[in-house]
Amino acid sequence: MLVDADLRAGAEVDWTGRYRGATPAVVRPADAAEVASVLLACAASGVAVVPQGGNTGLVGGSVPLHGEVVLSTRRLDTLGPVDPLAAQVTVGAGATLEAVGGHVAPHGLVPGIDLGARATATIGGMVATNAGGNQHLRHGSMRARVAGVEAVLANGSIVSRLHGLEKDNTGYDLTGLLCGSEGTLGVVTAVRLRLAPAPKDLVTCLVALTSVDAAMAALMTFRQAGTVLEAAELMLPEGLELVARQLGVTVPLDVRQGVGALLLLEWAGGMAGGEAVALVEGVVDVAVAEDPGPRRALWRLREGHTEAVGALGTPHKLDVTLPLHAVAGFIAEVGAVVERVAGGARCVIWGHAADGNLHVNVVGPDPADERVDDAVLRLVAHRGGSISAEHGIGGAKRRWLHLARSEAEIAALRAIKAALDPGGLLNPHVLFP
Ligand code: FAD
Ligand code: 2HG
Ligand code: ZN
Repeated sequence: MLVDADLRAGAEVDWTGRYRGATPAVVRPADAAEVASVLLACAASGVAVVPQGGNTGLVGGSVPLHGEVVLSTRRLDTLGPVDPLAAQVTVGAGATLEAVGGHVAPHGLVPGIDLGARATATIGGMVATNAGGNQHLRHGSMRARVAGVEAVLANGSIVSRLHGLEKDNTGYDLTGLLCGSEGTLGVVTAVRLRLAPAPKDLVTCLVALTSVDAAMAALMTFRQAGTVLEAAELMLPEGLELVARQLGVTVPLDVRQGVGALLLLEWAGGMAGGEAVALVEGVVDVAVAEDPGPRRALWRLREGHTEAVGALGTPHKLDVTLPLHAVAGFIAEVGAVVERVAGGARCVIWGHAADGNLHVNVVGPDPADERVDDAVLRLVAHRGGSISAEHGIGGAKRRWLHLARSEAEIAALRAIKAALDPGGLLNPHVLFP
C-alpha cells in the first residue's frame, strides 16, 4: 500500500493531465483473494474504490477525483502458458498489452488488438473500457478478444470463467457484461484471451487522397475487391503536419497540394500495396513500406497524433463514431461548430477510418469549459453517431449519456449497477449522469 504523497502522485492524475484528484492510498494487491480483502475493507470503512491499470484511459475514469482509494492492478501481471491448440492464453489483468504480445509471439500468435498505448495499457483496463484500436476492423473490440474473465465483485465474491470454452450457454454472460463496465461492476483480476495468427509479410501504405469522401469510398472499393485490410487509419493534412513539426519526423509525401485526407493502410500476405491502391479513385500520392523500420516510421505518423496534440495544450478529447456515410459530412461541419463556440480553438481530427471512429481533439478552451464538448457531441448525435466509440464514458462524458442511450436503457444499466454494487463501492462517479 502506498500512502506517501510522492508515491501516490502518479496515480492521482490521468495521462492527459486534464483530470487530477487525491487518494488516501494506492493499494496493490497481488491476487484475487487480496483484491477481495481490499474491497471488503473499503466497504467496511465506507470508502469508494477506483480500479486503475495503466492509467492511460482518456475519459477521466481511472483517477480518484472524489477521494477514492486507488486499487492498482500492476502486481496482477502473470503470463500463463500459451494454449496453441485453442489459440488462447490466460494473463493477469495488470499485464500490459505489449508484455502479452511479446509472450505469445514465439507461438506465431498475436492478441489481435493493438493501440498506441500498448506499452502501458493493461489487459484489465482494456477489458474495462472495451478498447478498440487499430485492428478493430479485422478482429473486433476487446469484447471479441476475451473468452472469459476472473473478477472480484463488490461483495468480495470471486467469479471465474477462465476455462476458455468457445461455446458456453449457461445463463447471463458475465464476461461480456464486464467488458466496457469501466470499473463499476467488478475488479477484473485475470483474463482468458483469444489469440490470432500473426499476419505475415505486412505491407503498409500511406495514401494521400483528394478528400475525406475519396478516402471513405476507397474503403468500399477495397471491400468490394475482396481485399482483407489489417488496418485503415484516417489522418488529415493539418494533423500530419502537426505531428511532423512537433515530433520532428518526416512525411514521405507532399501533403500541401490537393490533399484532403490520408489513409494508413495495411495488408498481410505480401500483397503489393500499389496493386490495391491502383483500384482507387482520387489518389494523389502513395508511400509504400514493407520492411519493419519504414513501416514503423509510417505508423509513427499516425500514432504520434496524441502526443503532438498534447504538446499544444490540454486537449478536449472527443472520441466518437459516425455511420460511415456521415464521416465526411461531419468532418466538413465540425470545424465551424467548434469555431462558433470556441473562436480560435485548434481542432485536430484523426481516427480509425473503417470503424467510422473519429478522435476530435480541441485545444484552446479551458479544460473546465465544456461548451465545445457539448456542441461536438450534439452534432455527433444529430448525425446518427455515438458519443463514445472506444474510450468509454468515464467522468468526462456522463452528462451526455442521454445522447447515446434512451431513458429505458439508462434505467436498465442503473439496475445492473445496483444489483452488483448496491453500496456504490466501485468507481461510483463514472458512467452515470
Ligand atoms: P486505466 O486507464 O487504468 O483505466 C481505464 C478504466 O478501466 C477506468 O475506469 C478504470 O477504473 C477501469 N479499470 C482498469 N483496470 C481495471 C480492472 N482490472 N478491473 C476493472 N476496472 C478496471 N483506446 C482505444 O480503445 N483505442 C486506441 O487506439 C487507443 N489509443 C491510445 C493511445 C494513447 C497514446 C493513449 C494514451 C491512450 C489510448 N487509448 C486507446 C486509451 C487507453 O489506452 C485505453 O482505454 C486502455 O484500454 C486503458 O487501459 P489502462 O490499463 O490504462 O486502464
Ligand atoms: C488513437 O487512436 C487513440 O490515437 C487516442 O485512441 C486518441 O488521443 C486521442 O484522442
Ligand atoms: Zn483510437
